[in-house]
Amino acid sequence: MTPIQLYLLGKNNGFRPVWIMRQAGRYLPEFRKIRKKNKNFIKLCLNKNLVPKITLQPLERFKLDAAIIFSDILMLPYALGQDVQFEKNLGPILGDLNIKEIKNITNKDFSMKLKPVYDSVKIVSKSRLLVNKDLIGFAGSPWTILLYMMNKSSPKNKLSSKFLEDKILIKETLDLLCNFTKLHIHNQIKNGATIIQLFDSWAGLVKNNYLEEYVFKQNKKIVDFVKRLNVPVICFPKGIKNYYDFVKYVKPNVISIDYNTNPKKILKKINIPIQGGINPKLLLGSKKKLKKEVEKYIEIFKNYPYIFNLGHGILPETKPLMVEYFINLIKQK
Ligand code: 1CP
Repeated sequence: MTPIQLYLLGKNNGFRPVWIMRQAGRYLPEFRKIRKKNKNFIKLCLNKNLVPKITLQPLERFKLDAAIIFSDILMLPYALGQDVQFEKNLGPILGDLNIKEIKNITNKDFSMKLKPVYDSVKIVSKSRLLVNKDLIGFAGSPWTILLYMMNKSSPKNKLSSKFLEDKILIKETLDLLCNFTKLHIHNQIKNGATIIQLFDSWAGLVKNNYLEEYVFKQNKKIVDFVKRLNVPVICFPKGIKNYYDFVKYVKPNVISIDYNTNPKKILKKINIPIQGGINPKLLLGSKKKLKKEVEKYIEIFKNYPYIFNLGHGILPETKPLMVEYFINLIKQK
C-alpha cells in the first residue's frame, strides 16, 4: 500500500499528503514548450511518448505524493465520437451530438479509442518517480460531461438551458455516460491507477430538486463501482451548497472541497477524509499570506485525515517557485 492509502485507513498518522489539481499543465514552462509544438490538445492527450513525460514533470520538481495522469475529462465525449476542439481563450468547443450513434458504441470500440491513454497510465505507473506514490486516474462525473456534450462549450461562456427541459433524455444520457465512465475508470485501474478522482465541476449548477437524480445518484453508482475494485475514490462536486448531504448519500473515500467552503465548518459535519479547499489565488500573492493559510489548514486538520490540495485547479499564471514554497510549508514539521 502507498503512504496515502495507509493514511486514509488511519494508519500513517502525522503524514501530510499533498498533490495539486492540474499540477501538470500550463504554469510549468517545460509543459508550455511541449504544448507550443503540439497544437491539437486531444492528439497530445493520446501521445504515449509525451503524456508520461508531462504527467511526471511536476514530480521532477516538487515533493508531491501523487501524480495525476495528463488527460482530460472531455476524452470521454471524444471517445464517443463527438468532435472536441480546444480554442485559445474559449476553452473546449464540441461538435454535434448524436445520441443514437453513441448507443451503438461497444465497450471494445470505446476502450480501443482511448488505448493510448491507458498505455500512458501503464508507463507512468512503472516510473521510478512513482515508487511508493500514487497514480491518480480520473473522470468527469456524468452530469458535468453531459453538460459539456449538450452545451457544446463551457458553461462559463454561455449556458443554453433548452436541453435541460427534456428530463427523459437527460436521465437516459446520464445512465449511458455513467456506464462508459465506469469502463474508462476500470481501464485506468487495470493499467496502474491507484486512486480515482471524480470531477463534478458543474454540480453547482444543478437546482436542488434535481441534485439527487443528476449528481448524487450518478456519483454514487461510480463510487460503489470503484470501491468494489478496492481503489480509494475522491469526489469533487464543485460548487454544491451541501457537502454533508452529498457525503451521506454518495459515501466516497475522500471529499474534495472547493475554495468557497469553510474547512472548519465542514469538519464539524463530515466524518470522512477531506481534501483541498485552499484558494488557488493565494499562490499568486505574498508568501506571508500563503504561509498563514497553510498554517491554518495544518492546525484545523491536525487530528483529522486531510489531503493538502487546492480548492480548484492551479492557475496558469502561478510561479513554480510559489508551488515549491507551498509544498515545503506542508512538508516541514
Ligand atoms: O494548454 C491548454 O490550453 C490546455 C489546458 C488543459 C489542460 C492542461 C485542458 C483543457 N485540460 C488540461 C488537463 C487536465 N484537465 C487534467 C490533467 C492535468 C492535471 O490535473 O495535472 C485534468 C485532471 C483535467 C480535468 C478537467 N478538464 C476538468 C475538471 C477539473 C476542473 O477544472 O473543474 C474540466 C472541467 C476540464 C475541461 C477543460 N479542459 C481544458 C479546459 C480549459 C477545460 C475547462 C473548460 C471550462 O472552463 O469550462
